[in-house]
Amino acid sequence: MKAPSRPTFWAKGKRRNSMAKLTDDERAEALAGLPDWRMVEGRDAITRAFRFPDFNAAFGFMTRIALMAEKMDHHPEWFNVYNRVEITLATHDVGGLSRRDIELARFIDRCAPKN
Ligand code: HBI
Repeated sequence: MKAPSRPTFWAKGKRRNSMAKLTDDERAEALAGLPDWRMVEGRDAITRAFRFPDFNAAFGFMTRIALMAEKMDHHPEWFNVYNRVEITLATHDVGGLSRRDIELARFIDRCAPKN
């Protein structure tokens, strides 16, 4: 049985493959809208670090992201110690950045504390 096609989170009216690796132009355009993120040295991946008042706030942030990651079927690589969270995004299935990473990064930015 053919798997249901995945929802696209950004392409209004057009069906675009959310798992396709970004082209150089798409990557540049996407990163221009994610100024708090940076490329990981030696990887086609993006990363951002966060600091919270305490562990409770940090883990609450991680919980929101975990629920969205499950909904999107797209999961972060992350590290947490006490009030610090470091998140790296890449699409393992294509070995680099896809539109899913950009969509999840935008969601994470919306959940992040406004310093
Ligand atoms: N998360 N970051 C990331 N990259 C993937 O390729 C990926 C995922 N979560 C689930 C997922 N792929 C599934 O579609 C299976 O391919 C594991």
